[in-house]
Amino acid sequence: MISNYWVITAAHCTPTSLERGHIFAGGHILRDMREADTYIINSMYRHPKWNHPDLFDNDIGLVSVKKSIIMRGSVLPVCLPHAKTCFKEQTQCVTTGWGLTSERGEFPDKLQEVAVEIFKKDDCTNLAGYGHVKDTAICAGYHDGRKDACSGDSGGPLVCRLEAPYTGAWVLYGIVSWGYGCARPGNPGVYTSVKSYSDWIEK
Ligand code: 4AZ
Repeated sequence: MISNYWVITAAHCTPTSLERGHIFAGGHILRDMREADTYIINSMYRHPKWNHPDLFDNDIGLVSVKKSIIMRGSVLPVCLPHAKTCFKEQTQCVTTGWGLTSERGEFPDKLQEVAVEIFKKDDCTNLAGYGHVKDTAICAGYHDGRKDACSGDSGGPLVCRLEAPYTGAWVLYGIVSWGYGCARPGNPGVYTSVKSYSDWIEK
């Protein structure tokens, strides 16, 4: 959630025409969203240059809700990165979701989180199958695999913590987009680089 009315996700998580479903705010248990506040979806936008199913470029979408989201407890908007915000190689960031806990594993009931490291762009594009990854995406994970986002985590956040003098602020640096399998050596997760879309988000 980036404001009272707007939720950010992956383009591949937003249907093009159907505007239905709900936004649950504050839920942690997928099969029991009673603790969550429910909001009706007002509109959905996917990036006009989202080019599924070829390259997964511009995998970003926005969903708006009909009523202003009430901020309370853990229900708070995340900061957006400045267009020049850059987290260097090996920075530990965090991704969260209800996706598979391993490639051949199960869908968890409780929201999961895992720390993943930012890859240097060349270290990613030199990997087999990652040559087409543009500067509008970020690779994160570990060279030897082990920890990663997985199927069902798409559209979720990759947050990184700003350093002094902005200590404490977590920014939405990426959006879970794709990868080959999950936590495989040499196959990091690919995240949409949110800072590359500041203008589109603002518009
Ligand atoms: C998916 O299908 C998916 N290992 C998300 C992230 C990754 C792979 C697949 C990254 O939602």
